[in-house]
Amino acid sequence: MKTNSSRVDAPDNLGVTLRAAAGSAWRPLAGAMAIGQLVSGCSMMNLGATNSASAAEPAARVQLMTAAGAPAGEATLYSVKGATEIVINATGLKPGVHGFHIHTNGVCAPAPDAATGQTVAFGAAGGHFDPGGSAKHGQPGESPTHNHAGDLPNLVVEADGRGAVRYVNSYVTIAAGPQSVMGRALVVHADPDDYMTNPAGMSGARVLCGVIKPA
Ligand SMILES: [Cu+2]
Repeated sequence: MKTNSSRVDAPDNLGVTLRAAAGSAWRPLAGAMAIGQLVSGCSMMNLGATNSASAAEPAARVQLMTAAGAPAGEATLYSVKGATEIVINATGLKPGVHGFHIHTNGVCAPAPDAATGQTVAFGAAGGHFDPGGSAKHGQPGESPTHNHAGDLPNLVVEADGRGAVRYVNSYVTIAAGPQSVMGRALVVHADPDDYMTNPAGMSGARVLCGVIKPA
Protein backbone atom coordinates (compact mmCIF):
# COMPACT_ATOMS: atom_id res chain seq x y z
CA MET A 1 0.00 0.00 0.00
CA LYS A 2 1.13 3.48 -0.74
CA THR A 3 2.25 5.05 2.49
CA ASN A 4 3.26 8.54 1.58
CA SER A 5 0.65 9.88 -0.75
CA SER A 6 -1.44 12.53 0.86
CA ARG A 7 -3.50 13.36 -2.19
CA VAL A 8 -7.24 12.97 -1.82
CA ASP A 9 -8.64 12.03 -5.18
CA ALA A 10 -11.73 13.35 -6.83
CA PRO A 11 -14.91 12.25 -5.08
CA ASP A 12 -15.79 9.75 -7.78
CA ASN A 13 -12.82 7.68 -6.68
CA LEU A 14 -14.31 5.52 -3.96
CA GLY A 15 -11.06 4.29 -2.46
CA VAL A 16 -9.44 7.13 -0.61
CA THR A 17 -6.62 7.14 1.88
CA LEU A 18 -7.27 9.35 4.83
CA ARG A 19 -5.31 9.94 7.93
CA ALA A 20 -5.80 11.60 11.23
CA ALA A 21 -3.11 13.09 13.37
CA ALA A 22 -1.15 10.37 15.09
CA GLY A 23 -2.37 9.93 18.61
CA SER A 24 -5.47 12.04 18.23
CA ALA A 25 -8.49 10.66 19.98
CA TRP A 26 -10.75 10.40 16.99
CA ARG A 27 -14.32 9.31 17.28
CA PRO A 28 -16.43 8.16 14.38
CA LEU A 29 -19.40 10.30 13.56
CA ALA A 30 -22.83 8.81 13.71
CA GLY A 31 -24.74 7.17 10.90
CA ALA A 32 -24.35 8.45 7.38
CA MET A 33 -21.89 11.05 8.54
CA ALA A 34 -19.39 8.29 9.21
CA ILE A 35 -18.01 8.89 5.74
CA GLY A 36 -16.26 11.86 7.24
CA GLN A 37 -14.42 9.94 9.87
CA LEU A 38 -10.71 9.74 9.54
CA VAL A 39 -8.75 6.54 9.63
CA SER A 40 -5.45 6.56 11.46
CA GLY A 41 -2.33 5.50 9.69
CA CYS A 42 -2.37 3.85 6.33
CA SER A 43 -5.88 2.56 6.10
CA MET A 44 -8.12 2.49 3.13
CA MET A 45 -11.65 3.66 3.63
CA ASN A 46 -14.28 2.77 1.12
CA LEU A 47 -16.62 5.65 0.60
CA GLY A 48 -19.86 3.90 -0.24
CA ALA A 49 -21.49 5.24 -3.36
CA THR A 50 -24.74 5.89 -1.58
CA ASN A 51 -23.00 7.88 1.13
CA SER A 52 -20.53 9.93 -0.84
CA ALA A 53 -20.85 13.08 -2.84
CA SER A 54 -19.59 11.13 -5.85
CA ALA A 55 -22.43 12.15 -8.10
CA ALA A 56 -22.51 15.73 -6.94
CA GLU A 57 -20.90 18.69 -8.56
CA PRO A 58 -18.75 20.78 -6.21
CA ALA A 59 -20.88 23.47 -4.66
CA ALA A 60 -17.96 25.61 -3.60
CA ARG A 61 -14.26 25.94 -4.24
CA VAL A 62 -11.35 27.42 -2.36
CA GLN A 63 -8.04 28.51 -3.86
CA LEU A 64 -5.49 28.29 -1.07
CA MET A 65 -2.69 30.85 -0.95
CA THR A 66 0.39 31.40 1.15
CA ALA A 67 0.87 34.64 3.05
CA ALA A 68 3.17 35.69 0.19
CA GLY A 69 0.33 35.14 -2.28
CA ALA A 70 1.61 31.93 -3.88
CA PRO A 71 -0.93 29.27 -4.89
CA ALA A 72 -0.91 26.41 -2.36
CA GLY A 73 -3.53 23.92 -3.44
CA GLU A 74 -7.27 23.94 -3.31
CA ALA A 75 -10.34 22.68 -1.55
CA THR A 76 -13.74 21.67 -2.87
CA LEU A 77 -16.96 21.54 -0.90
CA TYR A 78 -20.04 19.44 -1.58
CA SER A 79 -23.52 19.41 -0.10
CA VAL A 80 -24.19 15.97 1.39
CA LYS A 81 -27.58 15.34 2.99
CA GLY A 82 -27.72 18.67 4.75
CA ALA A 83 -24.08 18.49 5.72
CA THR A 84 -20.96 19.70 3.96
CA GLU A 85 -18.16 17.52 2.64
CA ILE A 86 -14.85 19.34 2.59
CA VAL A 87 -11.98 17.97 0.48
CA ILE A 88 -8.68 19.80 0.80
CA ASN A 89 -5.47 19.16 -1.12
CA ALA A 90 -2.89 21.62 0.17
CA THR A 91 0.66 22.03 -1.14
CA GLY A 92 3.84 23.75 -0.11
CA LEU A 93 3.52 22.97 3.59
CA LYS A 94 6.21 21.90 6.02
CA PRO A 95 6.04 18.17 6.79
CA GLY A 96 4.12 17.47 9.97
CA VAL A 97 0.69 18.05 11.43
CA HIS A 98 -1.20 21.25 10.71
CA GLY A 99 -4.37 22.64 12.22
CA PHE A 100 -7.20 23.28 9.77
CA HIS A 101 -10.39 25.28 10.36
CA ILE A 102 -13.25 27.24 8.90
CA HIS A 103 -12.72 30.84 9.92
CA THR A 104 -15.54 33.35 10.18
CA ASN A 105 -14.54 36.02 7.66
CA GLY A 106 -13.82 35.39 4.00
CA VAL A 107 -10.91 37.80 4.02
CA CYS A 108 -7.32 36.53 3.75
CA ALA A 109 -5.54 39.77 4.57
CA PRO A 110 -3.15 40.63 7.40
CA ALA A 111 -4.84 42.03 10.50
CA PRO A 112 -4.31 42.19 14.25
CA ASP A 113 -4.74 38.92 16.12
CA ALA A 114 -7.64 39.17 18.56
CA ALA A 115 -5.60 37.80 21.46
CA THR A 116 -2.31 39.64 21.05
CA GLY A 117 -3.13 42.70 18.99
CA GLN A 118 -0.14 41.88 16.78
CA THR A 119 -0.75 42.00 13.04
CA VAL A 120 -0.58 38.48 11.66
CA ALA A 121 -0.96 36.86 8.26
CA PHE A 122 -4.61 36.20 7.42
CA GLY A 123 -5.69 37.83 10.66
CA ALA A 124 -8.66 39.37 8.86
CA ALA A 125 -10.17 35.89 8.56
CA GLY A 126 -11.08 36.26 12.22
CA GLY A 127 -11.69 33.39 14.59
CA HIS A 128 -13.17 29.96 14.02
CA PHE A 129 -16.69 29.85 12.58
CA ASP A 130 -18.94 29.40 15.61
CA PRO A 131 -22.59 29.64 14.61
CA GLY A 132 -23.58 27.73 17.76
CA GLY A 133 -22.07 30.42 19.97
CA SER A 134 -19.97 27.89 21.87
CA ALA A 135 -17.01 30.26 22.33
CA LYS A 136 -14.95 27.10 22.77
CA HIS A 137 -12.40 25.25 20.68
CA GLY A 138 -12.49 21.46 20.59
CA GLN A 139 -12.77 18.18 18.81
CA PRO A 140 -14.22 18.22 15.28
CA GLY A 141 -17.60 16.49 15.19
CA GLU A 142 -18.83 17.48 18.62
CA SER A 143 -21.99 19.57 18.68
CA PRO A 144 -21.90 23.19 17.51
CA THR A 145 -22.79 24.31 21.01
CA HIS A 146 -19.95 22.21 22.51
CA ASN A 147 -17.28 23.78 20.31
CA HIS A 148 -16.78 25.70 17.08
CA ALA A 149 -18.62 24.18 14.12
CA GLY A 150 -15.58 25.30 12.12
CA ASP A 151 -13.18 22.98 13.96
CA LEU A 152 -11.78 20.50 11.38
CA PRO A 153 -9.31 17.58 11.47
CA ASN A 154 -5.58 18.23 11.22
CA LEU A 155 -3.78 17.88 7.91
CA VAL A 156 -0.88 15.44 7.94
CA VAL A 157 1.78 16.66 5.54
CA GLU A 158 4.40 14.34 4.11
CA ALA A 159 7.90 15.11 2.86
CA ASP A 160 6.50 16.32 -0.46
CA GLY A 161 4.74 19.19 1.29
CA ARG A 162 1.28 17.92 0.44
CA GLY A 163 -1.53 17.32 2.88
CA ALA A 164 -5.09 16.21 2.31
CA VAL A 165 -8.23 15.70 4.32
CA ARG A 166 -11.73 14.68 3.36
CA TYR A 167 -14.22 15.42 6.08
CA VAL A 168 -17.99 15.70 6.39
CA ASN A 169 -19.05 18.49 8.72
CA SER A 170 -22.64 17.97 9.90
CA TYR A 171 -22.91 21.41 11.45
CA VAL A 172 -22.33 23.69 8.50
CA THR A 173 -24.10 24.18 5.19
CA ILE A 174 -23.22 25.59 1.80
CA ALA A 175 -26.77 26.86 1.28
CA ALA A 176 -27.60 30.25 2.73
CA GLY A 177 -28.47 30.34 6.41
CA PRO A 178 -26.91 30.86 9.82
CA GLN A 179 -24.63 27.80 9.43
CA SER A 180 -23.53 28.66 5.89
CA VAL A 181 -19.82 28.60 5.11
CA MET A 182 -20.16 30.39 1.79
CA GLY A 183 -17.99 33.49 1.76
CA ARG A 184 -16.04 32.37 4.83
CA ALA A 185 -12.42 31.14 4.83
CA LEU A 186 -10.46 27.92 5.18
CA VAL A 187 -7.19 28.36 7.08
CA VAL A 188 -4.28 25.97 7.57
CA HIS A 189 -1.95 26.59 10.51
CA ALA A 190 1.75 26.01 11.14
CA ASP A 191 1.33 23.63 14.06
CA PRO A 192 -0.93 20.74 15.17
CA ASP A 193 -4.36 21.47 16.60
CA ASP A 194 -4.69 19.84 20.03
CA TYR A 195 -8.52 19.89 19.62
CA MET A 196 -8.78 21.40 23.08
CA THR A 197 -7.08 24.71 23.85
CA ASN A 198 -8.93 27.97 23.23
CA PRO A 199 -9.13 29.66 20.88
CA ALA A 200 -7.36 27.66 18.16
CA GLY A 201 -5.90 24.49 19.64
CA MET A 202 -2.34 25.89 19.92
CA SER A 203 -2.08 25.54 16.16
CA GLY A 204 0.13 28.57 15.75
CA ALA A 205 0.55 30.88 12.79
CA ARG A 206 -1.84 30.96 9.87
CA VAL A 207 0.10 29.68 6.86
CA LEU A 208 -2.53 29.11 4.14
CA CYS A 209 -5.87 30.78 3.55
CA GLY A 210 -8.58 30.76 0.93
CA VAL A 211 -12.09 32.13 0.61
CA ILE A 212 -15.01 29.72 0.11
CA LYS A 213 -16.65 30.77 -3.17
CA PRO A 214 -19.41 29.31 -5.33
CA ALA A 215 -18.01 26.63 -7.67
CU1 LIG B 1 -7.71 28.27 12.37
